Amino acid sequence: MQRCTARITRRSRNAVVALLTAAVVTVGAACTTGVPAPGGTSTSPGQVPAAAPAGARDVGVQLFQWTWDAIATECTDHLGPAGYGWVLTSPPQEHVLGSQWWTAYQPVSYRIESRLGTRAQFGAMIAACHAAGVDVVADAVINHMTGKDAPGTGWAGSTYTHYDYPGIWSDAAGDFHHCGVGPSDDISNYRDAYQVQNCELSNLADLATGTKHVQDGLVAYLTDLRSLGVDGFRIDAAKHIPAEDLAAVVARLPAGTRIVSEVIRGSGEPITPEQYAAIGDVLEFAWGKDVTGMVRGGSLRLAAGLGAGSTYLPSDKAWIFVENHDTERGRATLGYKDGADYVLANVLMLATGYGRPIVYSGYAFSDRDAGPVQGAAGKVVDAACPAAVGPQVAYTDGEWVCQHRWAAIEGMVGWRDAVGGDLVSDRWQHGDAFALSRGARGLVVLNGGDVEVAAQVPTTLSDGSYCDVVAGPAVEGRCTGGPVTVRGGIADVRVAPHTALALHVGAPAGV
Ligand code: LM2
Ligand code: CA
Repeated sequence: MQRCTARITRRSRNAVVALLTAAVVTVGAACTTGVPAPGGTSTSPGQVPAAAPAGARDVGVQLFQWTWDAIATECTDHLGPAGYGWVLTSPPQEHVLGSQWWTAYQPVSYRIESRLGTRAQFGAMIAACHAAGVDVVADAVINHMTGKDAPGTGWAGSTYTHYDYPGIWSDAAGDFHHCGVGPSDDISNYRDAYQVQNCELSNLADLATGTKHVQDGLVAYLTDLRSLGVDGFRIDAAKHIPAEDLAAVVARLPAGTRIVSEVIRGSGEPITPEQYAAIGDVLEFAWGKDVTGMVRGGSLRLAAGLGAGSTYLPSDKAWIFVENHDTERGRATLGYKDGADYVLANVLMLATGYGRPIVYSGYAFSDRDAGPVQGAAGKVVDAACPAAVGPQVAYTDGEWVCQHRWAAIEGMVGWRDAVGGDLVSDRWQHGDAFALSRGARGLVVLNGGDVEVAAQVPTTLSDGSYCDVVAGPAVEGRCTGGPVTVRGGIADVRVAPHTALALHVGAPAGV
């Protein structure tokens, strides 16, 4: 395969940008190329694994801190129609009191009563989502209980002390780890596997997950959620639960329970995501982190082959995301505050054949601890998306950002559902612009560069006129973005700096 552009260094890229300021780069179709993978080797099309087949609806969305009532409405009105396959909820169990978002990560009991809603509301949400074709995955906090040194009362009225949860867990029954490291029993060294799994994460009382009593209780909690219709679980802090303990719990859950373990990949750490792959799927944190580095480093095109290398989880085990509620607060990954570049990363995530994507949707904040807007009694106010959403909107603190409804992101969910499992069949690149083309069903062109690209991009899409679903939805054959013409295997495109364009067979322009 011919390569038309040498690997561009930061300096030469800037020189090109300077030369072409305000100019339009025009590139011919001869530029078909294998895009270098992160390691620098060329990736041949066959190396990128297939995504789910067309119509499989494999895109998830994390509706962070959305109430059960609001999720129910969203499933019916938007998630189902847009083609989302599943929604990840915040933890549903009773939690400590406080206005911060992270109270949800300090369980007091396993009653399904929280400031996000009641057990009845939770069940009604699942029914509404299922009716809309959307599965429900709940965040399961099962590594620990509270991090409170003082006794307290939880959201639903259950009393507790740090190591005593009446009727559930107690020190007397041997339900907690006390690792004996340092004065506080806190994890201090992530290179020590024993500490990571037996000491406390931020003072959070660490469950002795190897005991039969604790496993029985956790199985009962998760089975109860399954009985309400939940389809699967994100296992919070899975890295801190020995893989064999988690495997023992999961083995006792009803058949078909979907599991995705949260195991943050850390360099030099002995506990790895791969150790949890036999239990179910695993969140691949490296994907979003690497994309972020490439975008911030001005080399988006290097991200085209992400996942094809051997340093990530196998594609069929990996769930990928640009950001989640933790990384957006640490600014470790791109987030809504990054505007156009954040959209580009999401477009790439939804186009790639590696793993299964999770779109993130939260609320605006400047204080990392700030919880969602709450009513007088502390109940979270139902989310409502602003009339206009998107990267250009200046969100005020507390306002729902509704990334999952941004035109480009929602358009790409539809693109993925239409294109499905077709292998990436040919690729094109120029400078920091590149294409991912999937068989005869869809084409995406991303321009990470600072100049507009006008180009003839090879594609196996049939001749015709297509809507650009990144720019806006196609409404009954009428484009709000585009149209873009394909003739004789060539798509004639113009892509502004830091934007993308996507065409697919399901969104033809009207005749
Ligand atoms: C996770 N995954 O492994 C969650 O994704 C992450 O959001 C959780 O941390 C963490 N693990 C525990 O479930 C969050 C938040 C922390 C917060 C904890 C517990 O990022 O800041 O810790 O939840 O609510 C807070 C305080 C911390 C304090 C701790 C215990 O920030 O200073 O530690 O509570 O009181 C003394
Ligand atoms: Ca633990």
